[in-house]
Amino acid sequence: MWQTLIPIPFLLPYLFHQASAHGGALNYTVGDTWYPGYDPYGDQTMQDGADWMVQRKWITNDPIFETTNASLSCNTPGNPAKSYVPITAGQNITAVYAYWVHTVGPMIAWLAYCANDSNDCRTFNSSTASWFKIGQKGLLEGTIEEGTWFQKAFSKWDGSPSLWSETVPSSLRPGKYLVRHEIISLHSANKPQFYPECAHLDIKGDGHAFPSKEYLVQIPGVWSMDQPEINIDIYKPEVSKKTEYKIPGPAVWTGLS
Ligand SMILES: [Cu+2]
Repeated sequence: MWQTLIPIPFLLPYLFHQASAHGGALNYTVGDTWYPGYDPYGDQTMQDGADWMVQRKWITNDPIFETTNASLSCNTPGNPAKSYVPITAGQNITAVYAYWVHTVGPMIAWLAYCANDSNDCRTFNSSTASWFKIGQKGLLEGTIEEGTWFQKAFSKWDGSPSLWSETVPSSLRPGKYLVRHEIISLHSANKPQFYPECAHLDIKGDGHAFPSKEYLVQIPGVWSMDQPEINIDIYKPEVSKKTEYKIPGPAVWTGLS
């Protein structure tokens, strides 16, 4: 019965890869237009170097555990895509997850200007990127252990796609940018799990703003096991009942400063 309710592109990874039931951003939308990303369990030869590909290559939806892991920037192996999602500053970029199974922890959307000579993300090394936050979602209500996080709320538990939208600040200077969607899952005590995926954006607009350096971080680099919000045991009494969780890292850049 439920099979008939789920579009085939979402159904396949769900059926074939339930054993590694983590997840990740598989597609993007801007307005009504869909942009397929890299299917980590699809045919790589059909996807590698494809003219339509907007997402950097990733080949497993397993979590990254180490805050210093080079794959933290754009997953493994993170090879550049050939194409870009066209978007105008002020529009929403929506990441589409085929399914999402974890419930606790923050989600952060990042941008980085492809800062090579030609402003070309296709030749840009994400390990040299300066990232800034454009949006983040955390604990919506209740307690850290049992409350409702966006990570839980956005997931459609019936298998239909889960959507996460953030706005590209309208005043942002146009150009080619990486977008990075990161889910941090905190259900294992003192063992954070990181799920990042990157795509290429071609941002249009007439803005001139760019975040100043207090908003910019390196990834890896921004997270560390010295951060209590990252190296956290959500089951410890003094943590589990808290009703606030401060998402670590720099402030979100809204384009106003
Ligand atoms: Cu998982």
